[in-house]
Amino acid sequence: MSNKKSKRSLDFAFIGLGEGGGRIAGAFNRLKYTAGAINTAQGDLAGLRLPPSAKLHIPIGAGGAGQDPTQGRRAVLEHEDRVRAFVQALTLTADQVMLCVGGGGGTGTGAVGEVVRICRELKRPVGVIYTLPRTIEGTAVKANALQALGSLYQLAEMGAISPLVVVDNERIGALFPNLRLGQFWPKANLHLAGLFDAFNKLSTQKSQFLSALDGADYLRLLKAGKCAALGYAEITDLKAASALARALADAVHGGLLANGFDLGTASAVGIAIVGSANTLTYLPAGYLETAIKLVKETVGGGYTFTGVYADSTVHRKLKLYTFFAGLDLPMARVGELAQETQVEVGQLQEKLTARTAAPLAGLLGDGLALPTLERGCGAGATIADNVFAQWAQ
Ligand SMILES: Nc1nc2c(ncn2[C@@H]2O[C@H](COP(=O)(O)OP(=O)(O)OP(=O)(O)O)[C@@H](O)[C@H]2O)c(=O)[nH]1
Ligand SMILES: [Mg+2]
Repeated sequence: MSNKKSKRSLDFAFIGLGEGGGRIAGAFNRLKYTAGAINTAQGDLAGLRLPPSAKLHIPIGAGGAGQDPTQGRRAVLEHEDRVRAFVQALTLTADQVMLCVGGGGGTGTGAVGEVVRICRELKRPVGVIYTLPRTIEGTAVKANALQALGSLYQLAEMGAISPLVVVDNERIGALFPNLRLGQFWPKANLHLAGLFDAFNKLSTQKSQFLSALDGADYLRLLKAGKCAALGYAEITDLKAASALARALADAVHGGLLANGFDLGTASAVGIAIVGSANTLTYLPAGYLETAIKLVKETVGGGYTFTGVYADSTVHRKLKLYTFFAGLDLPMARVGELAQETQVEVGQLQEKLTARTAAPLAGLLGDGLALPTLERGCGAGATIADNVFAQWAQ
């Protein structure tokens, strides 16, 4: 289980499904994790910096799933033997598989349920990193993403996947407002990979300060089920007791990579605080206690794992990492997205009824046609429909 070479608690294999998922898996590969990508579109795979043996093309139709999850799912079913062999080979030595999916497209969103099933048949523990779309994205993307989130949450509640790490691209957009377009996804994906990696690395380290979050604690966070959310903040004002607490509050609320969670539903939370040995030596113990108390109050009952670690590369600041686990769905954000989707569906419907359908259908093409919104993602669509229906009236 221990990965001595890279000093990490667990040996993960990341498998990206679809374009965004492939890029996220690619970011983990840059951190020296085993990673691979599966896609219906050859062009997306070609753009990834992964060895050819870590890419699997599952062609369907005219060269992609065209934002239709039923196509993504079909592609896996049609190439199931190749997908199984690919996943098996890539995950031979892994303690845990993480599937990475940009939610809302056709390939990743449609494929994920079937690839989870294949991982489980291969007896691989499996979790999912799943992104929610931005407000500016299309109606079909949002509706697909919500439906698939509902299905994944159902799997997470049953304990079939853990963790289900939810990442909100709207929040990521707010974290990197000034990046040039070409830099946006690479930076965002590396940031996400770095936060996920932090707990895996830190949990192998001893702490001479206060306490350490160890490998067993880390495993408990990963196995807590339901949803997980990662957060990060830095504190540069080390003089005031309240500054650390405030920075932690930042990591808890503003610094989370996801939005709309009720953090009171978390069943476990990990907090890792990293600074130079010098900074930590002179930090009054009361500062830390105030900060940790704040997180405990936010979470209410549940496991709290705290680790304080010295790192000689961190100067004149503290880095704060949080990992909330066992969370309910981020209903506030789900509600927002569902509402936006409903308004847009209404507008589209008006357009469709205001004009004669025939020329319009030609203009829209299959991929954007309204029925796409009603297509589920295969197994588990009931809960998905419920989640969606709850907000969609
Ligand atoms: N965090 C993150 N999100 C991404 C990235 N690329 C795309 N996304 C998100 O993922 C969603 C789905 O897009 P894709 O990943 O291209 O979809 P796909 O699975 O390839 O599906 P099709 O293109 O329809 O076959 C987008 O709407 C974005 O919100 C990325 O590099 N990082
Ligand atoms: Mg794509």
